[in-house]
Amino acid sequence: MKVKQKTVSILSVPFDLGAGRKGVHLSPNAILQAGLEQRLADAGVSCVLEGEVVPPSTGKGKQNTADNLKNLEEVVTVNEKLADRVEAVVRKGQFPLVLGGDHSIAIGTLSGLTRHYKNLGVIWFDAHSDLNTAETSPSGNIHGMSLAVGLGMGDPRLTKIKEGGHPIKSKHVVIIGARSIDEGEKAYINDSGVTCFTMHDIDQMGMEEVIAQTLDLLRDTTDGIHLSFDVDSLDPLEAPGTGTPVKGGVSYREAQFALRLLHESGLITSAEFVEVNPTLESDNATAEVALEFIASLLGEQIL
Ligand code: B3U
Ligand code: MN
Ligand code: MN
Repeated sequence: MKVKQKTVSILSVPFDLGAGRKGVHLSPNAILQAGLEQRLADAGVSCVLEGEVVPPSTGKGKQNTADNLKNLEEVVTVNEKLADRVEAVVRKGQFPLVLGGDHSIAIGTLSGLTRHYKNLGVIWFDAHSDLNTAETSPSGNIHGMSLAVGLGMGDPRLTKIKEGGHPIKSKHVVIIGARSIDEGEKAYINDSGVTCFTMHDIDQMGMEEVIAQTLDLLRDTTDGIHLSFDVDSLDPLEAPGTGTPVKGGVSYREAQFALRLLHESGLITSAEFVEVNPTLESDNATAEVALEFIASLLGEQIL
């Protein structure tokens, strides 16, 4: 079914305690204030604002817990709530569009989705692979662990959010744009069935071929495909407002092309856009880039 035919339900998750730097909680409002609703309306997409998913106020979070999982309690709480909200949106037959927040919120999104989809495919645009566990993480920041949790790895307090859901299968995961992968993550990628198109692969193959191979891998083996888009997949020259920029990323045009191709496939059933940090730039440039990409994914045409 074409994405365009479904009502898009926008869930804001103003959460930054999964990241090392503060400020990414301001992203959902920045994207909305950049004009998201109007832009989608102009593109003929019907959308509803589902409001915010926030944890109860628990203070600033406990930094550096002994087991290398910073702010674990807050991350668990917000993701439990998000999982329920995403599940409800899917059950209504609507398209969940989650606005993060840091990338730890993918834990809740994926939990909610896998309560419905039995064979969920995941396309993970990111400079990083987010496949750390507490044992391998160099930082203890849970936003670097969320894809691992989705695959069923890591601390049970994180993986058990999947109550009623189940781990994603590694053969259904495709990472695109990676260029900063930690040692433990490399070992996992090489041993598992996860597909990873690094920046080098994009250089060699071109984005069109990367997306074609991604969809070939997922088309017949999955019953839904989630796009998890970390804006740090982009080159920091074009999207500077993000907490862990890594040079040499996906260009604005390459990403636009990818999102247009994903739209045309008609296969994407949910999406999230994460890691825009408006405090790291004076204009709203990166939130505006995220808005452009959301519009392209949901079917906006140039002409
Ligand atoms: N791999 C590093 C850095 C990182 C991961 N995700 C982001 N940064 N955004 C880590 O801390 O896990
Ligand atoms: Mn990420
Ligand atoms: Mn990243």
